[in-house]
Amino acid sequence: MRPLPERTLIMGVLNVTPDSFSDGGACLEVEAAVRRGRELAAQGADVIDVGGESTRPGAAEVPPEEELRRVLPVLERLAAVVDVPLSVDTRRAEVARRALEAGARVVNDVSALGDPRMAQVCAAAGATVVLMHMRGRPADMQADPRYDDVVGEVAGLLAGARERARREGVAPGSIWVDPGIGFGKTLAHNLALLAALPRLRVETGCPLLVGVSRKSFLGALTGRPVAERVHGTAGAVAMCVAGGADAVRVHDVAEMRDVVKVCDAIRRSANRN
Ligand code: PMM
Repeated sequence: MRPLPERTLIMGVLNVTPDSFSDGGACLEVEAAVRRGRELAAQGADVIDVGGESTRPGAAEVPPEEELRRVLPVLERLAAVVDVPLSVDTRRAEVARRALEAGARVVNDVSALGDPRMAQVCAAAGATVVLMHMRGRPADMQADPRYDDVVGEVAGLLAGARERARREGVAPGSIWVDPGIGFGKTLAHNLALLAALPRLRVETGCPLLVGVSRKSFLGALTGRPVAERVHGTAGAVAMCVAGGADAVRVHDVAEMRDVVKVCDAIRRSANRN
């Protein structure tokens, strides 16, 4: 098994969308988005994930031209002013290709190669790709998700996508996987996956990114609205680090930086003594 990471990386979320579930509308203007990106970098983000299409449950698809109009100027501007690598959160190969030209180095694909050209685009650019598990599409994924063995099925799909990415020429070290918390999963499915991160790491053989930030399963557990889920997020992030996550995707970078620092120190100590 791969050794646990010395340090859990933090992916900061920068949504340039009017309708994302937790921060939609705040960064519509390029200037505001660039300012927020600089702030995330200053707070300690290791990578900044720029997204132009909301994938919240029930969200309608955004036309590709609109997605490009939202993300390209932000990526271009941010690439010039921050040192941390930039990621583009997209399911479309053409958007990924243009984003990589504009300065992104990571493609965060929540459809795990749903676009047949995605792996080729990432391979050609030498980009890192995140393959995230989603059951169904954002428009209908929460309708009635069912699994016989959620952990086994998610691991199996991710391992299959990893193989396709490798076959298309993406370097093995450049493939990350993500169980897709909240994407076509009930509360019980989400909790089962979060409790099984060590198994997901072993069965996929890839570095693991996990996104729990402010998500609705935290609302279901605490009864709190999106704006009050930072403590719930901290609890879930701590469990992700304990479970061997290689990276966590979060909105509240400054707060989660501290959580991750503390958890990493404890984890390292367990490895050494
Ligand atoms: N969650 C959202 C969007 N993109 N990408 C990855 N890899 N993992 C996630 O859990 C994930 C994602 C949910 O929407 P948000 O951007 O508003 O948090």
